[in-house]
Amino acid sequence: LPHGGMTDTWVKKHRLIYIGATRHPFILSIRDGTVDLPAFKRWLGQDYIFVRAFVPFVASVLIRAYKKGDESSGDMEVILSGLGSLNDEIAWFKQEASKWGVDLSQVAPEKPTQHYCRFLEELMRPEVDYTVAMAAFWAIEAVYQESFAHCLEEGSKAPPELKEACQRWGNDGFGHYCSSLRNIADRLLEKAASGSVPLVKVSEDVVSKAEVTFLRVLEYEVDFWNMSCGTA
Ligand code: HMH
Repeated sequence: LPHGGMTDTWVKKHRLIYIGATRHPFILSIRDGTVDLPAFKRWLGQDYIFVRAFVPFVASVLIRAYKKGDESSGDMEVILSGLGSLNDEIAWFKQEASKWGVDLSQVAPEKPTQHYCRFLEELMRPEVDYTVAMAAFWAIEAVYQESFAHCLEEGSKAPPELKEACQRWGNDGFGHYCSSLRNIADRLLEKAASGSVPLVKVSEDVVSKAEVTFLRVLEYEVDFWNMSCGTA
């Protein structure tokens, strides 16, 4: 939902790549019911690996929020709720995998998964700014929210056995959570851009680093979908 923040500017400026990540052929195939089941199973196994790596990343964002010491911002509560949903997500992946006969202990990470997980590790380094990490966190969640919400919109022919997956990220509660992440990212970006920090160059650097990070997230997401389709 556009609301005039920095993230909104980025989405408009990089519209084509944003659409590439949120309206990928894999997602469109779920929506129109033509999805190839081996592709869905591949996505399931790889995303389980990704989500396990995403937990420590989100935990690192939580630590940054805590260290900022800005208790009244409410950032910690939002991030903590995200860790709570990841807990449910991991349980869901295990249940879903057994439903589809996927043995998660036998799934090896493919190249796009390895690269995406390595990127998350880079974002956990202490020199990475809270603003940059938060922008990445928002973008990672927003791509899934927008993609799976599209599979639930009017006219969807998504197979009933995949509806639960679509609900997981496409439901209104998850949408609200993504808006909260977006508000935090926009607030931090605005603060960095406003030059409230004496070293203006440094804070401009944070904003441009955050934008580059946003674009990298979109690229990793497209690679991840391509891998799931088997077109990587
Ligand atoms: C690849 N991106 C990928 N997997 C996810 N589960 C999310 C984003 C959102 O949690």
